[in-house]
Amino acid sequence: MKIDLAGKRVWVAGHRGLVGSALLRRLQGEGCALLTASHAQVDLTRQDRTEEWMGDTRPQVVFVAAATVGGIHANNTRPAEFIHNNLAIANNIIHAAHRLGVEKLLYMGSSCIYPRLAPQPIPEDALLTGCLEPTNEFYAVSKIAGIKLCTAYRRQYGCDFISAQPTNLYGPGDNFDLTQSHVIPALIAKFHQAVTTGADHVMVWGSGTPRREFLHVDDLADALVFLMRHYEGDSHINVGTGTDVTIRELAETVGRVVGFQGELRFDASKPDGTPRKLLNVDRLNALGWRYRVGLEEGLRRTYQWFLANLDSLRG
Ligand code: GFB
Repeated sequence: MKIDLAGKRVWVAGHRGLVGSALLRRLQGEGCALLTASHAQVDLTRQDRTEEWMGDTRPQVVFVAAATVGGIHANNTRPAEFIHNNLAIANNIIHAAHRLGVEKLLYMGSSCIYPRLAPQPIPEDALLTGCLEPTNEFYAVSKIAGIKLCTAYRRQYGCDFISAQPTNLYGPGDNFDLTQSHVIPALIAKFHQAVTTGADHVMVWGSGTPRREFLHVDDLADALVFLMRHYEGDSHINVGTGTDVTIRELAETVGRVVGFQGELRFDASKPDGTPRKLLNVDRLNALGWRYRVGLEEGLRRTYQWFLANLDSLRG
């Protein structure tokens, strides 16, 4: 069943985040009535507040991009917040969506849901076939629960709820705070600082050998809208590019983009995390979607956004 977004009340839950803000950009011009709720309006970790707000606004289509997120350090040091907030958000929104008869809902997981040593590239059916990566297992458990909620509500109640598993994301609107961020915004901020101060080296966490796949968030938003329109099914769908790089290669590319000519030093006291997590995107490609923004081009755009927003990022 193909869903038409035009004329629909479409709620982007988490519209201020990296993914939510990209979804808002992507959905402009689709002819839908966009609904958003700030944290001050509704705390999505509260079932009563979530049901009340959704009951008042009656979304017909929901993108669940609201989540407590962060990089390897934030995941490793705030496990209770990651598991509690994300379980509550998924449970509250998905249950209320069923009760209120939402026509279609898309839930976003994360590539860390897969076993630490999953076969590469990772197919969708690798889910729950092995142990999780310890640095993000609490986040992963909450995201697995969100996916399973969609499947369960589809099976028992016939709800058209689907889920997508994006690979590591980056782009405008990212979090550049070094204690919370993922690797790309962290490296952009560090290299920029080094160029500005004339430092001769930049510290990169871990060994530089882990491999990661990176998707520009505007590509992700496009894929999510595509899946919302064209996909219905029990299984989650991987969203990525199908190619990866080592953290060292990534650091060299970010250095080139930012114009840093000094030395890279690797801080072995920081965790590497999963050795590799490259998604198998055959199913998404077969449905008819492919990414557009290459890594270096995406990094350039993200660095331009960072420079244009330096004042607000400092504030
Ligand atoms: O992006 P990142 O924090 O998350 O780290 P994960 C990726 C790799 O980059 C790790 C290395 O091997 C880091 O050690 N790295 C190098 C750095 N320098 C830095 C730096 O300055 N900052 C950061 N943050 N990393 C996350 C999960 O795992 O992936 C989340 O923790 C989520 O749950 C997300 O799933 C997509 O890729 O390791």
